[in-house]
Amino acid sequence: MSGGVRTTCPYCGVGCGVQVMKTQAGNYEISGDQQHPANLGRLCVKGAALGETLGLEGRLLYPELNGERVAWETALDETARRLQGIIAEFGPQAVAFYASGQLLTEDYYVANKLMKGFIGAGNIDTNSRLCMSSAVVGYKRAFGADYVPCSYEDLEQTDLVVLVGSNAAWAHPVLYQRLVQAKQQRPQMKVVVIDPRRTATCDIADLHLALRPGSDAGLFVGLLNHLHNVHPLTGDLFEGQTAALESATGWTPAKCADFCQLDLADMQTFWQWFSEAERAMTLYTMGINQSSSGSDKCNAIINVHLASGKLGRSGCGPFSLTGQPNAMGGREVGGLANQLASHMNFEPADIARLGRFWGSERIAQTPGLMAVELFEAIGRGEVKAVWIMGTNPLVSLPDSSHVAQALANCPLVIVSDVVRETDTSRVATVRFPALAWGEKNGTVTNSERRISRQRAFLPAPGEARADWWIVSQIAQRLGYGDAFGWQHPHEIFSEHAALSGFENNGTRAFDISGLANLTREQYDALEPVRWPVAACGNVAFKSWRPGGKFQLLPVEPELPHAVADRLYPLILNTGRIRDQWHTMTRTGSVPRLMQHINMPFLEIHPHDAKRYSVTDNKLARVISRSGALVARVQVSENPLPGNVFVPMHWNQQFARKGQINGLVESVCDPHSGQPESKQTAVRIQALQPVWFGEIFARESFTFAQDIQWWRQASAGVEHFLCATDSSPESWIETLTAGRGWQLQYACGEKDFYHLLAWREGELQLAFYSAKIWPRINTAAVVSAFNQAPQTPAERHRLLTGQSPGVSEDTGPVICSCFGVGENTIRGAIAAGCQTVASLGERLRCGTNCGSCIPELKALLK
Ligand SMILES: Nc1nc2c(c(=O)[nH]1)N[C@H]1C(S)=C(S)[C@@H](COP(=O)(O)OP(=O)(O)OC[C@H]3O[C@@H](n4cnc5c(=O)[nH]c(N)nc54)[C@H](O)[C@@H]3O)O[C@H]1N2
Ligand SMILES: Nc1nc2c(c(=O)[nH]1)N[C@H]1C(S)=C(S)[C@@H](COP(=O)(O)OP(=O)(O)OC[C@H]3O[C@@H](n4cnc5c(=O)[nH]c(N)nc54)[C@H](O)[C@@H]3O)O[C@H]1N2
Ligand code: SF4
Ligand SMILES: [Mo]
Repeated sequence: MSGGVRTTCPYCGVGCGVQVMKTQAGNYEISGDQQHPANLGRLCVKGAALGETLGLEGRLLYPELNGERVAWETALDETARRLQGIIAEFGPQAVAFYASGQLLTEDYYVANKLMKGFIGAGNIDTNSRLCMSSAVVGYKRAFGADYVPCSYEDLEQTDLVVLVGSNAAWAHPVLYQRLVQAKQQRPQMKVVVIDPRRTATCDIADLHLALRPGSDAGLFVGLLNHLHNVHPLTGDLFEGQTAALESATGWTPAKCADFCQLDLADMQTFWQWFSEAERAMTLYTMGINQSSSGSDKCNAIINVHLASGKLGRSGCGPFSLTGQPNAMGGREVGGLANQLASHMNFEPADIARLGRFWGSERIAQTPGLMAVELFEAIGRGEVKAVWIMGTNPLVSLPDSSHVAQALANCPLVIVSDVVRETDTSRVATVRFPALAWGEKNGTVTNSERRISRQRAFLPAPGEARADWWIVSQIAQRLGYGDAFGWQHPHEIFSEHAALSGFENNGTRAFDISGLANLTREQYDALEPVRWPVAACGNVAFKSWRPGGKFQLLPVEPELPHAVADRLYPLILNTGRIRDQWHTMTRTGSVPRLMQHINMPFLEIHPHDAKRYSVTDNKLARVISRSGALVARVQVSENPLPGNVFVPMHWNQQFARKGQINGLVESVCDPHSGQPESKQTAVRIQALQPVWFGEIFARESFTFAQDIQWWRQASAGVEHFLCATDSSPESWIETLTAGRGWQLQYACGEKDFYHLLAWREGELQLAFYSAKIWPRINTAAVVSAFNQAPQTPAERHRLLTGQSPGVSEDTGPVICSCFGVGENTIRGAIAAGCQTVASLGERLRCGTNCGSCIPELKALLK
């Protein structure tokens, strides 16, 4: 691997190119690929930490049946036999696949082909249902095709960027940095952020509209009306034009300001900027899509671009940013239950066409069940077998306690994952070990329709296999061997590319037939390329709607299903933090990525904190009609009064009670089936645990029932924060009893309790608790497990939670790239640093990926 391997980041939809170099010591050095057009060499902290996720600890390396390791043959034969039995007895509709935007296109293509082409049911859906499905409906209704009409370069050519429901600074960091740079180069370019919460993304905003949660459609329907008033739309340009304009008429500025609870002047400033800008782009993500009327919101956004001609030119367009690395690839292969492969639909001509191409008479005739419906059908016993690939629905689907019940009663749950223990894999009948990033080989498509290669640079560990291989093996055992006989992903890609051009003739937007005849070498060397890449010339961006006209869709703005009332007076908003990825299976064990935020927090406005008697840094219980969680209170003016925010990431592997979707109800958009994950009515309750603690142990152990715990990422030791009402002394004593350990205590007048346990001079356990969060020098304690302190004085320091020779507590890490803590930064500010640049010069913070710059600015203030 001398010159290194160029591959693609497996996290967000920005789709950054990554360069991997093997060092002499045998480690892998990760850097941004300078030649990749998506990132031009930049990486965010998650991408930069990829080298720290390559270890095999926690990996699922062998197939398992009912929790026991079995040979591949056994696992495959038995799974196929059971699937066959269920299909024979109950029909193909009794089985389903639940796939993921984190599969490679080749994996995804094969899974879709097996379900919709050969098993013959529509029942393959994906976690993109929770993510992009409203955006897909929006584009299809407007353009007749799921076509994203923008590229990243447009950001460098536009006059106005509107970010709606997007915290790009944390969720699409490299794209955000590109925007920051574009604004530095052309300060006249304006940025508007529309989000009920103040976020890091607001850092570069010329205007932040903190609108009432869920009211975005009102803002954009009002803007349509405004545009029409300023420059009346004449002529018959669009399908639905009259109806859409008529329905917008009533949305006067006063009505919109009231609906969105916005300052009238601020709102009109935005409208004026939009109507006057020569070029404008609207970037939208989960604050729009994850809504019971998300599809309509997408069309309300597309409408204003159509009506103002800000579309189909550089620097213009409604740009739905994809979340996952291959959300777009999933849309291409037909991973959603209500579409067929290669942008085909459940229409007789498309069904027949697919049948001809695949040589199958069993093509699904009707759409399958969408994610939330699918798990409801499992719960009712109608779907009796589900194969979950590359997603963790027990954490990510709303109403997770019902999802858990459904899976617990499902006769056959197959899970393909890279990690052995996830909330979902715990209930699996069959576990298939999949290849992870660095091992797998294929393609992904990013937000701007750019196809890039993920290349392998590591051997397959244990008996892990590619997802496409596992599905093909089952297909062969179900009797479809001829259609699933590939030996290499290159062959699958070729078939997928050929299908996209099959009887297309410009009728389907997705056409990469120009790549259908790549040789294996050309496929391996494929440079990032945006689709379409048609064999006989690309068709220009046009409407794929019958009649050839784009559609202006009449939108009637609606508010969220959740309403705050006396019992549940607050609205819970959920979303991402900078350094974690979803259910934390890949980022949760990387120390560097846990340093920024190490436990779930409840962001709450000071008025509400006072009103509900919760205190900063203490704990609170958040309760909805469906469930509850415990989080650390973070009082801040970021959320609006009446609203709170909790991150989505924590789950049963990382906390006793931190799972967000235990609280979120399954209310879905009627067109897209996408759940409303952003608004849930809740109440909060202060928790007054008497003891806060931190525990480090050489070996795993179990917590007593009444202790709340949060797993920390520390190399080589089990490390937790914990809190409890009852004294932890008795629990700790049970834990150490009969072990023959040498115990060393320090207790204060009932206000602190520390304990170290030793065996033959080796540290076994370190426990610190106090009436407030103990301030422990974590690095010092962790290193004591490797190298025990020698002198009594050193041991005593360790008992206090500090250690000699290790620098003093630098505070919570703000800059994860260079590990710079808050205390260090405050120190530098006190010593005279007055700008982000001078902090960067002195401490390096903020000089790599730049994601912490908003926080540096906040500290400077
Ligand atoms: N660090 C990190 N990055 C990620 C991911 C990750 O797990 N971690 N996941 C990736 C994936 S799959 C996705 S889908 C993307 C998601 O990317 P984003 O959508 O940017 O992320 P979220 O934090 O889910 O939500 C964005 C914002 O929507 C706001 N919001 C809530 N309700 C409303 C509303 O009614 N109106 C408006 N206008 N805004 C609202 C929230 O306050 C939040 O700031 O991130 C991708 N990138
Ligand atoms: N409340 C709330 N809920 C949400 C959201 C929210 O904002 N709020 N956001 C939603 C959104 S946008 C999304 S995208 C979902 C994400 O939710 P999930 O898809 O459930 O989250 P991940 O943790 O990404 O799950 C991916 C799983 O695949 C495994 N995996 C990784 N690589 C591979 C591979 O190559 N092959 C296989 N077979 N497995 C692999 C990982 O170990 C992990 O278990 O969450 C949704 N849920
Ligand atoms: S911005 Fe997204 S794709 Fe790029 S390095 Fe970060 S997580 Fe990876
Ligand atoms: Mo997503």
